[in-house]
Amino acid sequence: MKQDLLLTGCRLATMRRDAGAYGLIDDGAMVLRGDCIAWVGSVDAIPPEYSGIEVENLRGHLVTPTLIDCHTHLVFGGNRAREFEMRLGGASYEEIARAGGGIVSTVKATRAASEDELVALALRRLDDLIGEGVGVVEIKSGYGLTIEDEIRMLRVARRLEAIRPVKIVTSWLAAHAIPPEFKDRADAYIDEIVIPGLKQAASEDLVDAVDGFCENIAFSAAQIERVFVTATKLGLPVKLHAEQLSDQKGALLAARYGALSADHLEYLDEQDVEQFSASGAVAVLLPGAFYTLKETKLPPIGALRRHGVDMAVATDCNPGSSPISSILTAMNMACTEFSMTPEEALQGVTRNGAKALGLSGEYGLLAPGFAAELAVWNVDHPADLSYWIGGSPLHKFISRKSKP
Ligand code: DI6
Ligand code: FE
Repeated sequence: MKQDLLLTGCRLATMRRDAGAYGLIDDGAMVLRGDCIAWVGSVDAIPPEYSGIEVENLRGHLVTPTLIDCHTHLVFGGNRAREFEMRLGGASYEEIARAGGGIVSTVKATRAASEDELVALALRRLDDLIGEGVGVVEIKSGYGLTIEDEIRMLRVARRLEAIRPVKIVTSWLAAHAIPPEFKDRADAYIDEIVIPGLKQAASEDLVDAVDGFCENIAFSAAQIERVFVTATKLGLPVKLHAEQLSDQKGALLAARYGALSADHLEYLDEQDVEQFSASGAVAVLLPGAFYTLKETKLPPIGALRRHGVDMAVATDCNPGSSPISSILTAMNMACTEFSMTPEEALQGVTRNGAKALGLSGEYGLLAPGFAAELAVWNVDHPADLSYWIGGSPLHKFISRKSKP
């Protein structure tokens, strides 16, 4: 058991809802006990019971909860720089996908890579995120598309947690694309690979949630629903890539299954937001994909706000639609492209990112009982984290997890 530690001399962005903008405490102090936060408050209100414990003065630095990237495709082989050139030459993402490029080209490279190679490639991107204060990362399968290759991706994801001081949360995304061997047989792919593979991966404790790509270049709402039925039977939460390129009513399907989140949502109809909001699912916004695909249709941010939907922000780090391994850049884009406020962007990678992963109560706030996983920053104000592009303002992590 670690020694209790009293942090002083810090400005705290607690991200508590009930505590004003960013839940800021200017002359803050915090007590860490074991691997949890025991007390948070102002330096002149430290309870006497904590006198005498070890003190670390943070000399004016800003402290936030460790950041959360709640939607990534971090594990993959190869790269798609050539497709980037094609898109700049006028080809659309859908055209490239239909011509056998896109996700399927990353599938080839991922299948060809060894597990150790996939770990090494993913580590580079993971280290980029860690260098920007990220301590919780969601990682999806979806570039294997056979039972063995999908399981291998999730095994790689779990291995990353053992070699870096981060929490990894996995999602089964076998319903990401139709592999060439199942061309025009999407239903057979769901029956023969997605569903049995999910059962097997779950039995090996490799799956924390179940995802899908509901889109006319991928799977219909009816096909995704069959995967969700299996997920529900297995007691696993669901989430969905919904309304990224067209309105398939995926967000409403996700809502009916009590999803943790629906992600992308550019084509979500404003009329559907009220029904979506009633489910309590998080809207995960992915401005990196919006930017990369030069999308012009904005997610219905105003309606999401009006209906009180919690909005998260994530990188969607992937080789095709969002080649971005920078959570701070995603926050900046959320502000500039989606007109989110810097406070909403920071909520999106703390409190609401945690909710999107089913980790509310553990991560995303500086509050008693939450994980003592902190990012300490070389900035004065939390808005700075969304403002600047390039260079990492991370001063250091304070992590109380046992080191791998
Ligand atoms: N939507 C996306 O933006 C990513 N997956 C998805 O379902 C794209 C993945 C890729 O292009 O490799
Ligand atoms: Fe994605």
